[in-house]
Amino acid sequence: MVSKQSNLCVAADVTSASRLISLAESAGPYVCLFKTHIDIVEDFSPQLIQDLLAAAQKHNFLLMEDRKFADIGHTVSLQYSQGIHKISSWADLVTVHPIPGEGVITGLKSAVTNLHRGCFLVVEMSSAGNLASPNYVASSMEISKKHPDFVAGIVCQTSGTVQNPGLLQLTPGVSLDCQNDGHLGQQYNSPEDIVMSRGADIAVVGRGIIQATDPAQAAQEYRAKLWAAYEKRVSSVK
Ligand code: UP6
Repeated sequence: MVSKQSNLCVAADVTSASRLISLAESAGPYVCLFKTHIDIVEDFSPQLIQDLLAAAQKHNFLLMEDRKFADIGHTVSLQYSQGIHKISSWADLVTVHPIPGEGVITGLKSAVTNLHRGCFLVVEMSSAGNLASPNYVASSMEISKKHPDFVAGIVCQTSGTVQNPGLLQLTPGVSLDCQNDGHLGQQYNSPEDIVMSRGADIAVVGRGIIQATDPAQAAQEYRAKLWAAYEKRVSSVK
């Protein structure tokens, strides 16, 4: 984040391998995190993973697979390391719903004993009508405390949810142009609001970048606005 002056995560929600790699090349220089939903890629192959890893190294970003694991420990350990995607072999970070309880984390950890891997716990969602109650959020944060060696951060919407300075706050629902996506339920805030009012350390931008006429230029614009807001917030704390 510091070396690239970027707290931008692009949500690369595209369905072809060539578009995914083209986004990694165009937005890659401006992001700290490149977030995938690998199961929406229609022409997935192991070569795509090699190309993604090469782009990650070239442009110095981490890969996050937004798998949102949400099953018993044994099942998530298989989903994480097996199947055609073999997520644990390439994704630096994954996302996890804490709904099953602590076993979801111990299950994931059991699949990656010798790799540098981590997860973000999804404790509050950006979508309208989501079911995260204050109790759910509090219990989820308790789970995060038990696994500091694997939980790198929290996906949430509200400033103050993350009290532990050792955890990063990742916040989706960011757009310069829209407030929502209609009946699909997504809710958006501006880059300034997401960082200054909602406490994001890293902000997730999907359609604002990938549907832009020039994704590289859009990524530059989001990066600049998000980083300026982050520097402002951090300097006001000192
Ligand atoms: N995402 C959310 N909200 C959450 C958690 N994750 O939108 O609470 C993810 C979505 C998508 C991205 O799965 O990949 O962040 C947001 O994309 P968008 O900017 O195009 O709405």
